[in-house]
Amino acid sequence: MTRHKGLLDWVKQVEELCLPDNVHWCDGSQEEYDATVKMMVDSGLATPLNPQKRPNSYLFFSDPSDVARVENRTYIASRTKDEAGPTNNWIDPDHLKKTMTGLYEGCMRGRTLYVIPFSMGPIGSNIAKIGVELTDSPYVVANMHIMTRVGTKVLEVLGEDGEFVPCLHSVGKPLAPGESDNGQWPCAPLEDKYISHFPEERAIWSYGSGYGGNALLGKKCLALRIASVLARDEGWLAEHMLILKMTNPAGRSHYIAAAFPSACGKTNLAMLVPTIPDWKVEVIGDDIAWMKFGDDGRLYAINPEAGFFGVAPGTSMDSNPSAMASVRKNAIFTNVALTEDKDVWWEDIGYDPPGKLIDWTGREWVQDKSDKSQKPAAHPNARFTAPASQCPVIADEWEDPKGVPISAFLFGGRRPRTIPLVHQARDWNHGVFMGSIVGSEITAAALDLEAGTVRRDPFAMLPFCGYHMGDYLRHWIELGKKSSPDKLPEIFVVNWFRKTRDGKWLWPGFGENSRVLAWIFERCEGTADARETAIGWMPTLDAVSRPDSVTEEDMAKLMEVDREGWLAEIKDIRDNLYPTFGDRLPKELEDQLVMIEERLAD
Ligand code: SAT
Ligand code: MN
Repeated sequence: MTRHKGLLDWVKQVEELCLPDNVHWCDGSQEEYDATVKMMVDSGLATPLNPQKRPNSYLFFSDPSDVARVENRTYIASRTKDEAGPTNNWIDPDHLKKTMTGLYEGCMRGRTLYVIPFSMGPIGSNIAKIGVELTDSPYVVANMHIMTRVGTKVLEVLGEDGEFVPCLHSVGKPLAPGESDNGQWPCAPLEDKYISHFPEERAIWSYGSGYGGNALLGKKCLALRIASVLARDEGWLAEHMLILKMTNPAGRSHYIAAAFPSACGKTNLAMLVPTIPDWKVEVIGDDIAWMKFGDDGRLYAINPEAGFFGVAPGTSMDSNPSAMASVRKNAIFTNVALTEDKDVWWEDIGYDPPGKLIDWTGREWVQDKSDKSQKPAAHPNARFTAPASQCPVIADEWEDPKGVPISAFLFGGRRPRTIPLVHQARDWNHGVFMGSIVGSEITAAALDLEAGTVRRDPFAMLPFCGYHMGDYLRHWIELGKKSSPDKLPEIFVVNWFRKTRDGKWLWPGFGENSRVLAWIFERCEGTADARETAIGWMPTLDAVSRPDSVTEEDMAKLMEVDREGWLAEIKDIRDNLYPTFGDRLPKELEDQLVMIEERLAD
């Protein structure tokens, strides 16, 4: 076990508060994984999939009230509301602890308390961090086994007095003597769910949800919300970014980190299959990047995770063959549909459902293409959990403890107009400006807003920054002063989502995005042709190779500077986005607005 007194004391305290029937210290072994899953199969919570089709894989259906992160129940409980900033939910930490302590009292009755020591990042890497999750959910244990590095070797690194982030989790459903879950997903009602972060003491308390980022506390809670605070204080970056490795036909490689708001195909980009001959893309991570400066002044990134927790619907052999290969065995599926021969199916998997299904709510489901109102068989946020090591395009160095040197940052969003296919920042501060205005256009119908409204999500971090977003932007500006411009990553904006007036895609996306990545790669090498424009550097017309499916005219459209659109963009940022950050908005970013405006006027 461990001789770490702080850890032992904390486990004892939680035991006395939550009153579990048993305590189990996780060793991270395959035997432990198998036994945990078997228990859930025996209790009816997990369905084993057909071992011929999907060896060692399991399906779970969650409670219909517990299917995604709950942002309105997610709190940053810093000492003052101002520290959390205008974009986070805040509750006074003492008040919140009192409420939650009340909920935790006796909440693990009838259950086992699992102690999960885990490392975010390769064990022992100087960029990695250790957490310990205490949970009453065996589903969390199994998922943490895949998503993080769990067990005895972590305790060894922790030693007798090492630092760890305490992560307390309960599904919030105590059992009476003799009572069982009867195969039902345990959780608490929405009003009792709390996903709470205490940034000053670097602690996480989660209650009432068993799903995804609410419950697998290493992911968004530790690796982003708490880590962003550590990163601010210690001078590094904890970002909601994928990391990919690109290799050109001559065998030279660059590493690129990229941030997109949700539903922009981040996992697909991380595992992209290039359409341009002899180029190669490999993945280091699909969701989170932690980056520190190396002695050479470059930023080195690790993927703090060990698995993929990806959205299943929409994943197919067309959109992402590498993700499909990653989930062929040893995978956990949550809220996808079950076929008669005990395999999984989801919407847009690339083929029709083979006969009758059991949908994610546990009911029989037969596809009826004539019924436009038919509910999907898989929940739209249904997930797969799969070991990253099973990905056929995982880069050899994905677990290198020193990380990989980042050559470029990419930002993007779903922007049907205004934002060109690709442009490059003039300098670091201009790049930070680009990250600060990231967003996706929302459909008017969905939110009763004017068509064309852009929902901004600076750096795709709005739900994941553990402190004031104005200070976060300041941190990015300051970081740019810590190295020389030639050592810092180049910064780009990409937009795969341009549409014509009548709603047709201008750009095919997916593998064809490699053409844009190739230009970015060559900009990092210093070999690509570029022209200076009012909004930054852009490819000369022939510098990005044109897919057969795109006309010359459309290509020109994709690459033009839409002056009117940009003026409207600047007005929207100035009127609606930047005032959110009040006096914590870095002056450097306001200056960027003025500079772009001036250049557009020339
Ligand atoms: O549920 S997670 O937070 O892990 C994934 C997501 O919602 O972005
Ligand atoms: Mn994410």
